Amino acid sequence: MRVLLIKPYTNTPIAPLPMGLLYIGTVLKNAGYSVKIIDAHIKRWTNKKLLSKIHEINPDIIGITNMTSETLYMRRLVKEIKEQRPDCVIILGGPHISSFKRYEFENNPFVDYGVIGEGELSIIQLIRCIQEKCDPSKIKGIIFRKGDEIIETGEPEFIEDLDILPFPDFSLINIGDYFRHFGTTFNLVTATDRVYSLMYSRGCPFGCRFCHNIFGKRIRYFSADRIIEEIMYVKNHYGVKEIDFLDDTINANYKKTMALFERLIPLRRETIFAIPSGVRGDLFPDDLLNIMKEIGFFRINIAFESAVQRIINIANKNMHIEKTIENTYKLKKVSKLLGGFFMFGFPTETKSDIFKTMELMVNLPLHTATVSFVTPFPNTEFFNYALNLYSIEKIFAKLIKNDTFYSEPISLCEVSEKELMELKKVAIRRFYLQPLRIVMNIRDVPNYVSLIRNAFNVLRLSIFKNVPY
Ligand code: B12
Ligand code: SF4
Repeated sequence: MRVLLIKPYTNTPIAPLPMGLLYIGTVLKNAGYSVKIIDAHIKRWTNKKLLSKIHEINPDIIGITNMTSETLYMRRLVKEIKEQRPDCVIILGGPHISSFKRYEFENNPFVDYGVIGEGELSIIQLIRCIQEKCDPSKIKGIIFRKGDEIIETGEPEFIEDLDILPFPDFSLINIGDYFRHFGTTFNLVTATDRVYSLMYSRGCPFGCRFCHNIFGKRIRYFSADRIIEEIMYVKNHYGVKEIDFLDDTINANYKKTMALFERLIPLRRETIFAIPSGVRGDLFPDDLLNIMKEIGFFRINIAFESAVQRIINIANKNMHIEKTIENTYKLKKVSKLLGGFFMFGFPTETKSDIFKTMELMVNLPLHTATVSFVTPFPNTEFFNYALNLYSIEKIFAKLIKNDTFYSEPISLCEVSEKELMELKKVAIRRFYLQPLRIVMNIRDVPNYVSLIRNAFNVLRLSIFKNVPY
């Protein structure tokens, strides 16, 4: 069986390592399948070029990954593939199908199977089942069609001990392509062009009402040994200099975080560490901060979301904002650059609440601030809330619009969509145009070219212009 895994071309400046496809490709390759990965996004391949490659490779199965904001690209691609190769089985995996599930199947007749959430265990069983033409309804974590029916088999089987996963097989991609795409990892600003992203854990124990559930609500870990081994491997084989941790909440479990961070101290001289995916600001006991100070991080992003405790509670984030603010000043001594994540548009949030968040944002000693609108993805509690306010068609039309950073909100709050967009612009302007902030960034950012290029791209996409489709 020939399996081709694809990340479709999208018109966004961000091109991170396709970690999901790498894990899926590696387990399939290790199980004896012939596997290829094409990242049409990093290669800037149009569908025409991609289709001619597909013709050459002649796969039996094509697996595709996409985020919801990239759905229009994915849908156009699967339609074109099916028109040319009706016998080719198409499997969708990744964040979009994991949140949309049957909604995607109802709107996309060209997809045969979906793999929900963590995919390594389900994909092996699914491909074996396709090969042996058996009934897939016993495989957990998939969705498929049986005649006119759409069958969902529930949650996937989560991998308890992540160490059973093999190292990603980098021979499936050209890792150099990603290094050349300098600075466009998760991290807006990187210190070098040799950045590798990894996750120490999968899943998050917290229950924020706006958040996905890709890796489940029980947090599972790789061992610290395995993470160190992976870091050494990419350093020795690919000259990686910088590690971005992409965990949902790397500091969710004090003991586990300490166990890893203690092991990072000996590597600190020749490796740069960053946590761009966001930490919980209220979970930093002093001994953890002391170890982090010894490591000396390059960049840490703190997830504040809102300055108003009532709003944080409505989001069920269960975070203490005062403690988070207090720790921000302590984290200043731990990380060269600090960033903050903020969200506008929570249910019941008023203009005055948003101004309080804005006030906090501009007064914190942060280098960067990211403002996102609360977005009601299916299978989150806020999606059910949104259904009380809007038709499902309106919600979906906005969610799948090809708009990288959701620059047009779906308002769930007391402020109109237009006003939310205005408030975001005001916040970003007030934050970035502060003379002190400019001085701080000029002083601390080691790489202006990457900062200016990426900041421009992200601001353009998040505020000023939607990406044309
Ligand atoms: C890194 C990251 C980013 C990076 C890179 C994104 C990118 N384009 O790749 C940046 C910072 C750019 C980013 C931006 C955004 N992100 Co983001 N991001 C993440 C994060 C933290 C980690 C992703 C990752 O690398 N995972 C590691 C790999 C191993 O996991 P994986 O890709 O999910 O793959 C596994 C499974 O999904 C599955 N799988 C994946 N692909 C396939 C394919 C096949 C065939 C199969 C069988 C299985 C399969 O198997 C894999 C192994 O188990 C996730 C949160 C999370 N925990 O997943 C959010 C997440 C993916 N992001 C999300 C969102 C909403 C965004 C933004 C829209 C935020 C915003 N409002 O601006 C933007 C969109 C930008 C864009 N269009 O690229 C949502 C996606 C929801 C959705 N339904 O699409 C997530 C889930 C977080 C959330 N809170 O909801 N993000
Ligand atoms: S803490 Fe972060 S990852 Fe965890 S549920 Fe909340 S938003 Fe999601």
